[in-house]
Amino acid sequence: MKQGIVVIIEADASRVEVLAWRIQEQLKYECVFFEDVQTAQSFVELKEGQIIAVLLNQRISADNYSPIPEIPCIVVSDGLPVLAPVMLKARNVLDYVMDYSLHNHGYFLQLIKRAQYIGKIRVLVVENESMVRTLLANVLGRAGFKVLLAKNGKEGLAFLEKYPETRLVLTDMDMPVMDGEVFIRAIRSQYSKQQLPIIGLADSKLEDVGIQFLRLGANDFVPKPPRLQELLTRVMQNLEIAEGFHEINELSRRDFLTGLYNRRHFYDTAETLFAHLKRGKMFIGLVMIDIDNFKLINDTYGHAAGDQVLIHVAEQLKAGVRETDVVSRFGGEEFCILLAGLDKPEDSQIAVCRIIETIRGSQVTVNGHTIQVTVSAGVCTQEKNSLDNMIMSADHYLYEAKNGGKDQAVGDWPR
Ligand code: GH3
Ligand code: MG
Ligand code: MG
Repeated sequence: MKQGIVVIIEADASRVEVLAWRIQEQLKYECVFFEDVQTAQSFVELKEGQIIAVLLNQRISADNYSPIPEIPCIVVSDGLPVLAPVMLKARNVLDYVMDYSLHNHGYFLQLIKRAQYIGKIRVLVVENESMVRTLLANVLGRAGFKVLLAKNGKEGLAFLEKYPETRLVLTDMDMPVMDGEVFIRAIRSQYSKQQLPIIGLADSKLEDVGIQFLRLGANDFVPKPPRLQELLTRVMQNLEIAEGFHEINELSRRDFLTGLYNRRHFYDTAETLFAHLKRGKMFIGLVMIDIDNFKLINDTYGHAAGDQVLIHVAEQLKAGVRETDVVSRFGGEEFCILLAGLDKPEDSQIAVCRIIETIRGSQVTVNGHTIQVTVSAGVCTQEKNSLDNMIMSADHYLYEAKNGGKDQAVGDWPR
C-alpha cells in the first residue's frame, strides 16, 4: 500500500463506505473516518505529513470549510451549493462535490489524486485589467494552484516558455501589445486542446466574443466579470478532461503487465535521444535483454508464475539504471534499455553486468515455489547510422550471448 491517508469527516460512515473502498483499491491510500472535526484534527496532528486530503461533510463544519490548515479539503455539500461562495473564500478548499453518489466517485478519486500535486499545477492568467487579475489570482491561489499573472499575450507566451508544464490558461481577448487572438493562435501552433486547455474571459458587454474564443481554439469561456463559482467549476472541468486525456496517452505508452514503457514509447523517445547522440558528444548504449529459458518457467510453474517473473525482471531492470535511461518491454520476455548520457561506451558494460548479476542473485516466489531467473543481454554502443541498426546489432550480440551459454552479456566493447 502507498504511503498516505485520506481523512473522511462524516457522521454517517455507511454513506461513504463504497467510496472509501474505491480510494483504498484504486489509489492505494488508507481511509480513516471521523464523526467530528476535533477528533480528526488531533489525528492529523499525530500523523503529520501523511495526510493526502480531507473529505468534509459541510453539515459537520458549517462555518469553517478548511478546519485543517495546509491540507487540501474536499467539501461535500448536500443539495444546492448555496454555501459555495463561502467555500470559495476558505483556504485549501480544492472543490466542493454535491454528494457521495456513485456516479461521482470517479470525480472524487481524481480530486484526491490532484490534491497531492495541486501546489505544483501552474495556471496562467493573462488579463490587462489589474482588478480582474487580482481577483483570479486570489480565487485560484486559495484553491491551491500556483498562479502566473501576465498583462498581455506577449508576457503570457514568455511564461509558457519558462514553465512549459503549465496546465491551463485563462485569457482575456482585448489587450494591448498582444491580444487574445494572436496569443491563442500562438499557443495552438504548439499545444493541442488536450495538452493545454484555454478558457477565454469573455467581456459580457461584447457580443459573440465567447464564440470567437471557441473558434480560435479555446476550450471554453466564462463571462467577465467572472462569477467565481462558475469560474472554478469550469477550471476543474477542463483540468479533468485534460487529465483524462493525459492518462489515456500514458496508458497507450505503457505495458499493462509490467508498467514499463512499451515499444511505441521507446521508439518515440529513443529517436530523439539518437538524434542528440549524432549531434553531440553523448554516448548511448542500446541493450537488448531476453529472459533465459522462459518457456520452461511457463511450462513448469504456469503462465501466471511466468507473469510474476516478468514483473520481477522489469523491476530489477528499472532499479538497475538511471532515471534518464529508457527501459521498455519490447514484447514477450524481451526488454530493451537505452542507456543515455554515458561518459564512455565501456560504462555500459559495468551497468549491464551489474544488472545480470543482481537478477541472478534474486529469486521470485510464486505459490510457495522459488524460481531462479537469469537473463542474457546484447549491447551496442557504437553509433550506427540509425536506431534500427543499433537495435539489430544489439540483437546480434544477444544471439551470441545465448549461444555462448546464456546468463551473460556480450557487446561491442573491447574484449
Ligand atoms: P531462451 O533462453 O533461448 O530465450 O529461451 P526461452 O524459452 O526464454 O524463449 P522462447 O522464445 O522459446 O519462449 C518465450 C516464451 O515467452 C514463449 C511465450 O509463450 C512466453 N511469453 C511471451 N509473453 C508472455 C507473457 O506475457 N506472459 C507469460 N507468462 N509468458 C509469455
Ligand atoms: Mg528467452
Ligand atoms: Mg525469446
